[in-house]
Amino acid sequence: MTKNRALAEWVNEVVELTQPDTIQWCDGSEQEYQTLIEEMLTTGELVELNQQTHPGCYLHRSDPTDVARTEHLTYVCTAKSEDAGPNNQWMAPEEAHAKVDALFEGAMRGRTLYVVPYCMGPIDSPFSRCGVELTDSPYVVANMRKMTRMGSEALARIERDGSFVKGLHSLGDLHPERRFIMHFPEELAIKSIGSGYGGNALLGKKCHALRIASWQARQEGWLAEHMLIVGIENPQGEVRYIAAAFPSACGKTNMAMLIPPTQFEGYKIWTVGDDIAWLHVGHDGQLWAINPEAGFFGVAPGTGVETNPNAVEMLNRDTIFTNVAVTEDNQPWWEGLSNEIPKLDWTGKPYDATSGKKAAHPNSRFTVAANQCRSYSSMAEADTGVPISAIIFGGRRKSLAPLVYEAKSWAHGVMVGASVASETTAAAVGKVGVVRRDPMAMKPFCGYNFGDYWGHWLSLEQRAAKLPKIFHVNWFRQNEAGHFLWPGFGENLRVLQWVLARCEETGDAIESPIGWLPDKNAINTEGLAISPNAMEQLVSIDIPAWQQEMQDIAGFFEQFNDRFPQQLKRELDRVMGELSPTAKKKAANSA
Ligand code: OXD
Ligand code: MN
Repeated sequence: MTKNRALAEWVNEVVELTQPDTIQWCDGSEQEYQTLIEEMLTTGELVELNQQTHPGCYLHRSDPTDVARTEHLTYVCTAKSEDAGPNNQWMAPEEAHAKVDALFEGAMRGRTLYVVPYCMGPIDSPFSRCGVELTDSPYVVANMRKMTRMGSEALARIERDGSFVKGLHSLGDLHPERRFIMHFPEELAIKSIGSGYGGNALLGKKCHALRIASWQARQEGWLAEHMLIVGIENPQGEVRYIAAAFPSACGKTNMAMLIPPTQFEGYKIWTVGDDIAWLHVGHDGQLWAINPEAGFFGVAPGTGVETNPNAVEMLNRDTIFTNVAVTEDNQPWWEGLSNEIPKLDWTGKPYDATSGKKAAHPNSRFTVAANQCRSYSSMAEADTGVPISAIIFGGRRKSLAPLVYEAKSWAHGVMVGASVASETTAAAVGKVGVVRRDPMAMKPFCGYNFGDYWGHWLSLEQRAAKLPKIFHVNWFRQNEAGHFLWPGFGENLRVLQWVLARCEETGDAIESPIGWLPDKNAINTEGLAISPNAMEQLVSIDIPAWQQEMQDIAGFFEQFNDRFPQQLKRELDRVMGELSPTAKKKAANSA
C-alpha cells in the first residue's frame, strides 16, 4: 500500500497489536468521504440534519463523558522528566508505551483500521510536516479530511520526504479510566486511546501541530503556536498580517473572521487560520506564518449573526456538528444562534426550556473546511506563508489587564506572553472561570519544558532582524456591575488598527511600567457607544494591583528553576522596579 518501509512496517505492527477486522488506506477522495458518511448514518454515529436548509450537514452525539480535552489524562513522555517540565504531566516512555499498548491490545477487533496520511500545511510548502493517523473511528477520518490535507497527496509527500509523525488512535471502550493521550516527542509519536473528542482524537491538531511540532520547532529553529492568523487590508489595498494567541474558547475564530465596523469603509479581513500558526524566520529577517490546518474545529455556542456572520454563513452546508441541539425542523442549534427554542438537547432528549440547562453542550463544535469561509485568504495556500507584523497575546480577565498594551522590546514581549493568565473555559474538562496562568495560550499544548520554550522564543532575536512587535489585549474587562466594558467582536478592529499603527511607528502611546498604553484618543471610537469613563478604565492600569500581579507571576516562574531564562528574570525585575513606589518617586523628582 506504500513504498515507505517504515510506514508499512508500523501498520503491520499495529494490526498485530490491535487486531482489526479490515484495513482501509484512505485516499481523501469525495467518494471515500461519502461512503464513510453513509456508514455512520447506518450505525447511528451520525444523524442527518435538515438537508434542505443544511445540505451535507450531519450531527454527531458523543459519549456524554467525552466532550472536551482531558488535560489530566494527557502526557508528554520524554526520557528525562525535566524536558517535559512542570507544565506537563510526565510518564517515562517505556511505562507509557506499556500502559497504553495493553489497552490497544485487541482494541480494534470487529472494527476497521483506517490509515490516514495527512499533511499539516500546504502540500508543497517546505514548512509543512506530514503525519499518519491510524484510527478505528470513521468520525475521526471524516473530521481529519476537513481539518487537514488528507489522503493520496499527503502519502506521496511522505514517500518523497521519508519522515512522518506516527499517531495511533482507538476509541477503546471510551471509559474515562482507560483514556490516555500520550506524546513521545523524541520518537515523533502519539498514542491516544479512549476518546473520540477532537482535541484528543484528531491527532493532526493539538497532538501533532502543537505538542510534537513545538518540540521539533525548537530543534529546527521555528515556532509552533496556538495562534490565529488574520490579514487586515486597508482602503489602500495593503494587507498586514497579525498572529494572535488566546486560550481555548476565547474568540480566536471570531477574530480571525471579523467583520469591520461600518465606520471602517474599505477595510477587509482575510482569514488565514483560526487556531494554529507555524512561524519561521524568513530570509528577509521577518517571521512568516503558515496555518498547518485546512479547516476549522470551532466552538458553536456564541457563534451568531452578530458575533460572527462569516462563520454562520459557512456552516450552512457540508459541516459536521458535534453535540449541538436541534430544532423542530431538524436544523442545528446552539445558544447564541437564534431565539428559537430547540426541540432536542445535545444528548438527543426533548429539551425543556424551563430546566435552566443549556440545550447545546458549552463545548459543542463544528468541523468545516476552511475554504467554505467567505473571508478565507488565498494566502493560506501559499507555500511561503504570510509575513507577520504583530504578535498579540490575550486572556479572558474580568479586571486588571487593560484593553491593549505594547511590550517595550522582544524580550519584554516574551515575558508578557509567558505571564498570560485567563479564566478557564469549557474546551477542557474541569472547572470553568478559574484564572490560571496560560503562557502564550500554550499551557495545554507546549510539548516541552516552558523554561526551555521561553529560552527558544528569546533566541529568535539573534536570528531575525525584523521581528514583529508584541502586544497584549483583553476583550473581556468588566465594570463593577459585571458588564463588559468593551463591545468586542468586529469592534476589535479598532484596537488592531492601533496595533498596526504602532508597527508603522505612528499610533500615539503613553509609556507605563507594564508597556506602552494607547493615548487617550489613539483608539478610534467614532460611532461607538462607549463612555469616556469606560475608555479611560480600559486603557489605564492600577499600580498596586499590578504590583500584586507581578509578585504572582514571579511565584509562577519559580517552578521552572534553572530552566528559567535569566533574560526573562531581568525583564521581570525591571518591570517590578518600574512599578515600585520608589520608582514613582524618582520619576516625580526628575520631572
Ligand atoms: C481547540 C482548543 O479546540 O484549543 O482549539 O481546545
Ligand atoms: Mn485551540
